Amino acid sequence: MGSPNLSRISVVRGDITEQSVDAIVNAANSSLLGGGGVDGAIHRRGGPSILEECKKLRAGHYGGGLPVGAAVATTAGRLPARWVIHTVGPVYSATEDRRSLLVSCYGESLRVAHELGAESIAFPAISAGTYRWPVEDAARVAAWAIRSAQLRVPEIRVVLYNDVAFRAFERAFAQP
Ligand code: AR6
Repeated sequence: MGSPNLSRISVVRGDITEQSVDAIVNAANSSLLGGGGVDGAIHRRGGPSILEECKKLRAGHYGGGLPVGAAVATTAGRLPARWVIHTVGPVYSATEDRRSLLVSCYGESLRVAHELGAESIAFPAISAGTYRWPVEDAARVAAWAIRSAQLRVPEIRVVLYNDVAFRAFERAFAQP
């Protein structure tokens, strides 16, 4: 565990809230108090215990919100997972290179999952929705970030919601 060469990485089309894995990654925002897209789906399907734990985080260590590029775990409530790992992607900017923050989302989520002892993790296309990151580039960054992460877990699944994103991620992860 933890060795980059021992992870099995797969790219699938589907709904991240239906993945049976130890950890589901949420494309959250700094407030940790919910939103649309993946975030909305996770809170809706996982139930109120996730928000309760997020509020406790905000009342404690993350009083100022979860920084962009950071990750933190809560219960997964009623989701078929043990943990939700919340991470905050950068909003895409055409004038500022924010790739390192997006790389950090994947790396920090994997670090948190590794520390929890997770054996499997599911990622969405972080920042590629509301935060407007062009999907081809989001896919390239995700592939690079996951492959170069220092700490990993044995099974890594990237879950794409629509065909365009699925094809972009398939292409990016097929590159050697
Ligand atoms: N399963 C898998 N992928 C999904 C699902 C789902 N159920 N629903 C949407 N996607 P987004 P962001 C895809 O907007 O860009 C929220 O309001 C979607 O098609 O969820 O990081 C937060 O609270 C897209 O490809 O995340 C933040 O404010 C990808 O997931 C903000 O949006 C990411 O889209 C975060 O924006």
